[in-house]
Amino acid sequence: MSDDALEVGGPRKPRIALMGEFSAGKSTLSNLLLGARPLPEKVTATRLSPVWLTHGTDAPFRVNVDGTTEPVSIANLEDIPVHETRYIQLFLEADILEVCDLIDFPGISDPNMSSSVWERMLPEVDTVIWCTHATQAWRQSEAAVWEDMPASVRENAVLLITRFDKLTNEKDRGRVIKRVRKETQGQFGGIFPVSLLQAIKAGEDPALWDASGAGPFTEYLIDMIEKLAEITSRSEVPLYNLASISDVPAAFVEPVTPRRIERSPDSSRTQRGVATGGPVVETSSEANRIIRTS
Ligand SMILES: Nc1nc2c(ncn2[C@@H]2O[C@H](COP(=O)(O)OP(=O)(O)OP(=O)(O)O)[C@@H](O)[C@H]2O)c(=O)[nH]1
Ligand SMILES: [Mg+2]
Repeated sequence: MSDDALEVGGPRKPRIALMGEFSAGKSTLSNLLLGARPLPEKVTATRLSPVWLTHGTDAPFRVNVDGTTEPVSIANLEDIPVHETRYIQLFLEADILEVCDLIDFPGISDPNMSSSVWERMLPEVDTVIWCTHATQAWRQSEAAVWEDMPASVRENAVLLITRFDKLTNEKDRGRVIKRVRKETQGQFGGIFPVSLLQAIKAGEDPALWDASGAGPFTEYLIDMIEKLAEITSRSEVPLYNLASISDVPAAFVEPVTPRRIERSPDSSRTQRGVATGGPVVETSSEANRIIRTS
């Protein structure tokens, strides 16, 4: 676990796992969210251990299954033996990591990798962004893994229908969205079709950003992180380990004396973040700043 995570008294940041079949776009998504490209995006399955991304400047290391740690080099991540490594810890000064940790998972059904490589990381997570490949969206193997997820994880989870640019006509696009919605009804907090490549290429161009589908997804994500931050500030235990979010102890509400209220006319949401002791997450209008800068 990182030094950041062990900070005494600091509220724990939400931990969001990026999961899905191999080549669904998980690493492309983390690179989009980070505004940097520390992770390899590959046409073939990469066979990388889970990569835990935390805010900071510390040197990267790997945590082995026996609990020992050793330094690693970012340039050689793909040489790290997956079966002996529980996860790789990377530190980056990305804006998104100020409000959450991301854990990039390997693909769920790689025939050359035991599922224990990613299953043993599940107890570390609070929720999931699941990437499903538009041209073969929501396969049986994905549904089977998702069925076993506790409601505490599913409640806030996002389903991204990635590589949506690969569906070239409106009829196919509509059909895929309709089918996936029907088959996953009630199992995700939100479902968004997106082209991650177009979103990365959009840069600062708002029209291209909107056309990629990334806008509604990132706005949802910011709200979700804000909601989760309030919950994880009350629960050291990652939500995967709880059957339901209602198992998290209720918030201790400090009495607020008039002396402490220094409210500017339009700062109600920021004030709420401060009052609950969680990290201050700005409103969704700030989504683009957090997701796209750096
Ligand atoms: N056309 C298109 N290609 C994409 C999109 N997202 C990702 N890709 C490409 O798909 C390939 C696989 O993407 P990755 O991000 O490496 O996928 P992954 O899920 O991390 O794959 P593994 O880690 O191997 O399981 C890369 O060549 C990406 O450039 C997208 O939205 N559209
Ligand atoms: Mg990957």
